[in-house]
Amino acid sequence: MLIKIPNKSHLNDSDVTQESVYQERRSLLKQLGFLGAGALISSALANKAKAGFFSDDDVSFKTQALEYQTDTLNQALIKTPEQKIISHNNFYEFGAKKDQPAALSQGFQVKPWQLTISGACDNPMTLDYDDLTKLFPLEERIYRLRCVEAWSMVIPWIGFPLASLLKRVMPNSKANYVAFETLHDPEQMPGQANSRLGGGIQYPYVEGLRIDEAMNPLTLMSVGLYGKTLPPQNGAPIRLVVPWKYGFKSIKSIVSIKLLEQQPPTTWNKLAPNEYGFYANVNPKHDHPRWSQASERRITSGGLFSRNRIETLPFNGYGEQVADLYKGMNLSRHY
Ligand SMILES: Nc1nc2c(c(=O)[nH]1)N[C@H]1C(S)=C(S)[C@@H](COP(=O)(O)O)O[C@H]1N2
Ligand SMILES: [Mo]
Repeated sequence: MLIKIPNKSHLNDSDVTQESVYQERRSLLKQLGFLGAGALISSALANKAKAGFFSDDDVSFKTQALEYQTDTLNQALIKTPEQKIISHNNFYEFGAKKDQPAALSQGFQVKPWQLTISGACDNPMTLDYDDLTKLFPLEERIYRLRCVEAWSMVIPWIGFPLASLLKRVMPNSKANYVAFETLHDPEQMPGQANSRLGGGIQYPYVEGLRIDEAMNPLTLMSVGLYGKTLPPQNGAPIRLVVPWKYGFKSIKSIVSIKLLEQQPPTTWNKLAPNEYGFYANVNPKHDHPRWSQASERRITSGGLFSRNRIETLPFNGYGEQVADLYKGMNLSRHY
């Protein structure tokens, strides 16, 4: 079923407009019978011509919005304005301040790009730039993104499940973990050339997941947001999105994915193991030494009446889909 995404020009920085677009879309979905008991809502299909993006060819992509009944607040799925999503970023390769990635990444070249998937698998492969948007059907997924610094956003990502990619490379019986690596290119990424600018991180930025976390249907490889290819500051041309974990797990501008037998090292855990664990599941009961995790500041349009201090939910509200992955584990120890 094809539904047109609301015209982009309707989306601006006003709370009221955001809310009304949201309501409009909900009633459209309702009319078409998509809203109801089901948690999975197949919502919209756009193609390049209509959306005016993914400029390379005629590929149409399926978009699919996921809405979860676990949302406890009406505002939970009111999207953060695009302008905020692309101007308030953590991407230390382009500077450790929130406004630096947008300012310092605009010349970033993503073509050519190569993403290599290797390690414990029978069919290793290398994807080129064009493969990233063409090899797998693209979906839209509206997810909350929760940073460990206690701010959050609601972002309409475009991408495909990591599971689809992993199935293609055929992981073998030794594939217990998946390791991810960001591009290392100090000429293009000033934070890698200047350690002060780059926040003292050891580059390349690396992340990891257990294989069952990587195969979970919520785990997304994102190539776009708000119907357009990713801007550099959000992790062009391809990044990970793991919505039930703190944002630092959602590694950007990925060039390598490796299947491994052992748990791989991860950037923030190496830097401060007492602050950042490997699992990093959103957990309101486990405080970070500097930030209480009990509540968060939802970044909205910032309107006068927007209530933006909200309670943090276990697994960022995705417990129904992922809590089983951690059965029997002590989550205060494995934070
Ligand atoms: N390579 C790389 N990936 C990264 C980061 C980074 O500094 N470098 N920051 C992480 C953090 S802390 C967060 S909160 C999210 C922010 O994603 P956004 O800027 O798209 O909101 O990206 C994550 N991915
Ligand atoms: Mo973050």
